[in-house]
Amino acid sequence: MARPNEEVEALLQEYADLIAITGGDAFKQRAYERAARAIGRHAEDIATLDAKSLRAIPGVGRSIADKVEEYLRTGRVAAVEESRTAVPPGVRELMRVPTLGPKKAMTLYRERGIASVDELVTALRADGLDGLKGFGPKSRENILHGIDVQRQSGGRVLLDAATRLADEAVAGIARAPGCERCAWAGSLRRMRETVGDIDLLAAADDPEPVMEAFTALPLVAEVIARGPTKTSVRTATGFQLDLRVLPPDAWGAGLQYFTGSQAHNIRVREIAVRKKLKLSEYGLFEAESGKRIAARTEEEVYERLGLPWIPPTLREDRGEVAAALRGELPEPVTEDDIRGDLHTHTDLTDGLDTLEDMVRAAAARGYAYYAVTDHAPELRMQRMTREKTLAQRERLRALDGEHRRMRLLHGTELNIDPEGNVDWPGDFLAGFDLCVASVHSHFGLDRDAQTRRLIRACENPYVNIIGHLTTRKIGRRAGIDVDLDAVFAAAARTGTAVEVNGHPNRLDPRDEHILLARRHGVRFSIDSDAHATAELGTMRFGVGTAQRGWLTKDEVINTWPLTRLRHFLKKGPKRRR
Ligand code: DGT
Ligand code: CA
Ligand code: CA
Ligand code: ZN
Repeated sequence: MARPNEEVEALLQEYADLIAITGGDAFKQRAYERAARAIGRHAEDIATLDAKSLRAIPGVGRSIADKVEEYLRTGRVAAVEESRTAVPPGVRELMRVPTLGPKKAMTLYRERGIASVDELVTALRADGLDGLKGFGPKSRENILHGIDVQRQSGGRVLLDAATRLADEAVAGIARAPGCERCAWAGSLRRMRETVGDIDLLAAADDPEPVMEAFTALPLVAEVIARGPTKTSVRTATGFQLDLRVLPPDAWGAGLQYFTGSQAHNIRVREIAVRKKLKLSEYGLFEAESGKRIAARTEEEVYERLGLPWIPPTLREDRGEVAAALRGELPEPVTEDDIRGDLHTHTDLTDGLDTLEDMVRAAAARGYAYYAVTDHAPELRMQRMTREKTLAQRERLRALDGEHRRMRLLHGTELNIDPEGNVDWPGDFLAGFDLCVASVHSHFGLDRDAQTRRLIRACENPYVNIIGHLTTRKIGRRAGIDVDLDAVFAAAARTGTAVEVNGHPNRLDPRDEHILLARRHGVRFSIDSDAHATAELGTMRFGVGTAQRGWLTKDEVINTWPLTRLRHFLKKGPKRRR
């Protein structure tokens, strides 16, 4: 069952799409998008808010608040239904294909009658777009590639959405009578970037009340299969959750088995076989006598196999079992190690919350330092100026140390242009405590050009961190084509950190890329890239991704004390202070 906030978010986003497709006011479109995001992220259930509290949500003015109230009262919004009649649903689906936008989607519909992604693929394969303006060979190739990217994530859910669902399910199941433990396993526990289904485990002597609590959860739309110890359900959007109830004395073995990955489990079972043991979800047994020798905890299962406990984020059969046997398993960085966030936004650009609110929320997380890095002028939509950023700096300096003695850093997120240059000249950049630099455009340049531009950005004496390196958006946009080895070498050589962006739709660079970067001695920062107070918590997904890339604390600059971090931010002798 979707929450009202999510329903309204989807509706307002749809309205924004419709405005874009029909060539409406771009400002109005962005206003609806902004309000949609703000409502989706709002902590309180909007169905419980009065008109005044509704309008207190950032970006929600009178006209949007009226539409929200109309929806909550009647289940529909007349204005949205009216614009729906002008655009078939398939065209909205087309618009979401990476590299197609509202204009091109509408052209395909008007000129060729294409009203779904399937029809588009058929047309592309049959040369059906020949002669259509704006759809040359390169563009057609990009569209096909975009559809592939979208389909690869088919049915899988991003980490934040999966975590929210799993949290809700675990809280509900744990309240069942006789439930001794409840937790999630599977790919979500390993923090894979997308999750196919959620695997829940509970420990109880009597499974019946636990199953009962599970199927009664508000998120359950349909019970697919119900057995004595295993039940599967689906949510309203078709996402599956499995629950297995284990006897309490087999908790550790079950958790180990159902956490996977399957490839990791195969490696572990090989060790068991060599030791004349048998490993299953019920425990570790002596092969001959059948005597159970470990099952209660994961630690005990690994220990009896001669292994240290292996963190779930490492269980992907990427050499972790061999490393553990050699005693060389890295100790991955944890969320507790993080002392601050180095990439965040406020409502001065495209964030939703004020500087004051962001700082207060960051301090509540216990950070020792915190950087504000709003966008720079070349991202034109944000209308940033020198005056605005300097005024922000003054406000920030006044807040410095005011909350739990947290220190504030004034930064900016620069745009790396096609040649590798950034927004402001060096004398102005020198005034910032740190600069993040990211690619926000020209995703289609060839490999050499992308590589050159990123190396040049690393060589800039004022660029401290490369933000979301490949610019991919999971399921929406493939990353740029770039020689990562060359860029990582340049980052290591110039003292430029590579960010692990924790935003659940980015997680960029991905785990395999981080493994590659480590070989070059690259330093990393793990950041939330938060655009709202509620997003500061996406740090956990950044940390999960970093762990999957085997990163240790010392490689991550925002685990360091502030003095060491400040030294790193000077980038050696080149930077005058
Ligand atoms: P997902 O759901 O596609 O994101 O990925 P997982 O890893 O959560 O896979 P899932 O849900 O099919 O199974 C959860 C875990 O249970 C999996 O990581 C390992 C274990 N498992 C499930 N089926 C088998 C199996 O047939 N053999 C072995 N060895 N392990 C299995
Ligand atoms: Ca799963
Ligand atoms: Ca499963
Ligand atoms: Zn950013």
